[in-house]
Amino acid sequence: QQSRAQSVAVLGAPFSKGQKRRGVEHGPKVIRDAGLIERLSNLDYSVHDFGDLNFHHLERDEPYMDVNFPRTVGAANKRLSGAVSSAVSAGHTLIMLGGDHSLAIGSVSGHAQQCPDLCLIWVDAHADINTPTTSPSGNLHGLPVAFMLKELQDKMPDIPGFSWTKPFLNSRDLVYIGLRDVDPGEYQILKSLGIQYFTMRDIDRLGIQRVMEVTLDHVLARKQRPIHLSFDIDAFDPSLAPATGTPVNGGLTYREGIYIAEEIHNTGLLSVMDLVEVNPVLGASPEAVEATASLAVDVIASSLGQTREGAHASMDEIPAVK
Ligand code: Z70
Ligand code: MN
Ligand code: MN
Ligand code: MN
Repeated sequence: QQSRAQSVAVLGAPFSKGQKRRGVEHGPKVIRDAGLIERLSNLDYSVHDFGDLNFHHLERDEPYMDVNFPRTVGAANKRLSGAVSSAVSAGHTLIMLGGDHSLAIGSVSGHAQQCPDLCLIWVDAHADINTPTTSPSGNLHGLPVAFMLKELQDKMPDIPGFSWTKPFLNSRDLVYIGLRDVDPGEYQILKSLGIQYFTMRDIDRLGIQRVMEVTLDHVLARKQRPIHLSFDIDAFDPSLAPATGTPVNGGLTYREGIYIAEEIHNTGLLSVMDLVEVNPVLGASPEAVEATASLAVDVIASSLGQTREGAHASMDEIPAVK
């Protein structure tokens, strides 16, 4: 049994300007309301809820190369990056609650400031690796990985709002799981950089056990290093996670998603986790929203050591008859 001297910090990032649908800024609230803090406390962590960040509204923020709200998204991510960096340097395992997935720019870069050798596991229906030139939508939540990769440096223009960040990640330190909606330019990038990825078809072929074996071997075989898990709730099938901006049919089952989380916990190397794109405004009913938020809590709890075998921390032997 692992020791749980660790502490977990929870940080909300109520931000939605990385895409066009409103409501995803309420993600942190519904995930907390689904009982996140209590569940983590039950896992025997000391839990520090850092509350929600405050993001400033910018009056003027014209598109740049068809990319929407660049300065607003840049400023929010700069702020998030600083908060993640301090939480990690204070020794916490950090859970970042989004908000849309553009927030990974700040989250992963802040993490990398403290842990330059981190690896990134991106669980998502989408690859989020567009550049301003390949983006079909102009939404920054479709671009975050392109800001991080050193190999894409010469394909990324200087976007206003992002002068504070520089590419820090090698493409060999990234693995995708769950892809099923990849744009043509993104496919070209994945192939030409030789990025390791597992589509839903790959999960069908190999099974989730083998996918996790290859994933963890790919990022950890050369050396043990901190893991950043960036989990977009739309990786799950829309029947399980309906309250999200871009649902795509044929997603992860509940058991596949939980297995991914359990395997990442079992490495003992999870350092920062993002849980993004829960949008309560897009649920068809209160039940649909609650199901999505409760699934988010389950994935976070499993990533932090909740097991299907039972709670191993609480009891050392079978209680004697009184
Ligand atoms: C598309 C784009 C995206 C999340 C949608 C979609 C990107 N590739 N990401 N939902 N989480 O607009 O770039
Ligand atoms: Mn995403
Ligand atoms: Mn997605
Ligand atoms: Mn454990």
